[in-house]
Parts: sequence; structure tokens; C-alpha cells
Amino acid sequence: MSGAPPAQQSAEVKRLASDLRFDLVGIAPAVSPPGYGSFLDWLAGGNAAEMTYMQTHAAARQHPESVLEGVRSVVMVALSYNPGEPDPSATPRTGKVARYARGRDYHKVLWKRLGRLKEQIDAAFPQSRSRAVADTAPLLERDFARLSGLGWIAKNTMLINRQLGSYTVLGALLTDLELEPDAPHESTHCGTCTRCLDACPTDALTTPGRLDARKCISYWTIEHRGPLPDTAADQLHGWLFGCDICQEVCPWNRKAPPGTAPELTADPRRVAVDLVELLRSDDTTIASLIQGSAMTRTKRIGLLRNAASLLAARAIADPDVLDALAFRQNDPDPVVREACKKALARLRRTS
Ligand code: B12
Ligand code: SF4
Repeated sequence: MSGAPPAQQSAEVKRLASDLRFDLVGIAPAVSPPGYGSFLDWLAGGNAAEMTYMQTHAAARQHPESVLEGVRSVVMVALSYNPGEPDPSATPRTGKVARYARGRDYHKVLWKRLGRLKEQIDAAFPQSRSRAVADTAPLLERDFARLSGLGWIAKNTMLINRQLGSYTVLGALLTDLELEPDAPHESTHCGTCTRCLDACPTDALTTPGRLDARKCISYWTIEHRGPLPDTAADQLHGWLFGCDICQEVCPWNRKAPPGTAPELTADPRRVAVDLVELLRSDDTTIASLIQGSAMTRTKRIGLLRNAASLLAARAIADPDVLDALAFRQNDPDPVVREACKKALARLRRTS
């Protein structure tokens, strides 16, 4: 296959990717992403909050060459994790987990499939070099997904595909093969709809297509290390890990079919977590809840901190809640201890 015309090589790469059951595959040229300037503005405005890794690797996002030397094409893939059924109603004792984190860790799922794709491309095109990435490399993935025709970047900043909606995760295989690119998705299909902006309870979507992480529940519950400031702790709106509000209200997710990747199917323990039970759980139980899932990102510390904050914000001084918080106030970690002490003080004031 080496030396075949770009169109033929592209068809072969896409066939291999489809055999690996990616839901979407598209090819973009390895260019400087059109959103790079907008990304720099976003950073300059402080919108990355304390995600210093976004700042540190900012320049590397200017061109995929910094991820793979000699790269000519970016093969973008997507997998849907749409559960296809409504969530159970939340109770004052439960904390919600964002849908993308309910199954196996999507990084591992994507890396595994992309790794196989790389092996097959290496075999079909022995002179080529490629590298698989998902989330951890300095690549503006949504920009490349749009460039490869997978969808448009919506007002909630999500990449939306007309058929699959936005409950998708993205990965990329960078290659030095000269592949024929797909047409970029130039149009947007949000129209006059502003449901995501209106529904965001913390006004984190400051303008269409721009998210201020300093206000975003997803940022606070997943990415932020250390104690939560009171303003954030009071505004978690029932989310223990992540936040899906700006996707739940999106009309494009209403008709989207359920995802078919078995690895991303929700583990029932990770849909709505009983916060009192979580606070009372031993380390082994907590580890088994988060192990192998994207929830490992916060570790037990972040999860327990979020749980204590959620219970305090609900202002229900149920004896079970008070007991669980009192038990956890002796946690070896100071962040957890502080969150529990604050929660207890607040609940005792309200009871
Ligand atoms: C940092 C990060 C976050 C941060 C910041 C999110 C953000 N909107 O920037 C936080 C922690 C808040 C976050 C939250 C979530 N994330 Co996140 N995150 C990332 C990460 C690592 C980098 C994103 C980034 O570069 N942000 C900076 C901004 C400026 O870039 P951008 O949003 O991609 O914006 C581009 C375009 O919007 C365009 N643009 C910007 N402004 C404008 C304006 C106009 C008018 C136009 C036309 C274009 C445009 O240019 C930008 C630069 O290319 C990516 C993985 C990756 N390497 O790309 C995952 C990623 C974006 N996250 C993902 C997911 C699943 C989530 C959550 C749904 C998780 C959850 N349920 O809690 C939420 C969604 C929140 C939301 N509405 O975005 C997926 C999104 C998949 C998809 N279908 O879009 C990604 C791609 C990870 C993956 N590999 O699948 N995330
Ligand atoms: S993830 Fe939640 S808090 Fe963040 S922008 Fe969307 S609705 Fe707002």
C-alpha cells in the first residue's frame, strides 16, 4: 500500500478504523489549528483557572508537529458514550457522576483501539510513522475534529455531530502519511438556540463558544486540587464528579442513539453515588469505585471533598449525614478534614 495515491491510503486507513468500531473517523491536514488564536485569548483571559498544564504547553498547540515530527495528517476518531436512557431522579443524599466517567476510563479505551490502528497502519505502510493520542497531548482536539468533518463546535464548546450529538470522546492518530483530508465542518447547527447558556447554573458559558473554567462545575469537581473555595463549594448543583448540564439540555442529544462501545457502558455504581455511604466507605471500597474509570483523576481526596461540600450545600442536617461527616473529619488528608469540618459547622448552624 506504501506509495499509493492519498485517496487510496485514506480509504484504507478509514477501513481499518471502522473495523476497530470507532463511531466516527475523519481526516484533517496537519495544519496550525484555526482556533489557536482564540485559545490564546482564552488563556490570556484567565479562563483556564489553575490548569497550569494548559499554559505550560500552550505554544505546542500551535502545530501538531510538536506532537509528531514530520506529521502530515491527523486522523480523528470519536466514540459515543450516550447512555440512551434518562438518569434516575437524584435524592438529597446522592451525587451525580458525569456520563463520560461512568464506564471504563475513556483514555484507556481510546488508546487501546488507537494502538491497534497504529499497529495495522504500521503493517500496511511500513515506511510511515504515527502516534496515537487522546486528551493528554497538546492538541486542540475539538478543532481537529471539526477540521476532519466530525462536527461543529457548539455554543457550549462541545463538538457536536449531527447523528451522535455531543456525548462523545475524541482521540487522534497523527501520521506522516499524506492522506486525503475530509471537508471541514464549516456550518454550525446551533441556530438561535441558547439552552446551554441559559441552563448553566454558574454562568460559566460567558459567551457562545467560550467557557470560563473558574466558574465551571466540571473544573471544580475534577481538575481543582486543594480545598474548594466557598463560592464553588456552594455551587456544585448535585454533581460529585463532572457536570453534564449544558449537554443534557442540548436538543442534538435528544435524538442521538445510545453508544455501542461496551467499555463505555455505565457501571451502575457510578451513576448516582450515595454520599453518606461514600464518606463512610473504607479505602478499598473507594478504590474499587474509581479504579479503571476517569474518576481516578480526582483521587479519593477530591471525591470525598466534593461529597462533603454537596451535603453541606443541601443544608439537610440528617443525623446520618452528620455522623458520616463527623467520622470523616478524622481523615488523614487535610483537604478532606477541612471540607468535613466546614460542612459540619454549616449544617449545625442550620439545624
Ligand atoms: C481543558 C479541558 C477541559 C476544561 C475546559 C473546557 C473547555 N471548554 O475549554 C474543563 C475541565 C472545564 C473541561 C470540561 C469538560 N470536558 Co474537557 N477537555 C479539556 C481539554 C484537555 C482541552 C480543551 C481546551 O483546549 N480548552 C481550551 C478551549 C479554548 O479550547 P476548546 O474548548 O477546545 O475551543 C476551541 C474551539 O471552541 C474554538 N473556539 C473557541 N472559541 C470560539 C468561538 C467561536 C465563535 C468559534 C467558532 C470557535 C471557537 O477554538 C478553540 C481552540 O481550538 C480537552 C482535550 C483536548 N486535548 O482538546 C478535553 C475535552 C474538550 N473535554 C471533553 C469532555 C467530555 C468534557 C466534559 C463533557 C466532561 C464533563 N462531563 O464534566 C466537560 C464539558 C464542559 C464544556 N462545556 O466544555 C471532551 C469533549 C468531547 C466533545 N465531544 O466535545 C475532550 C475533547 C476530551 C476528549 N478527548 O474527548 N474540559
Ligand atoms: S459543564 Fe456545567 S458548569 Fe460547566 S459550562 Fe457546562 S453547564 Fe456550566
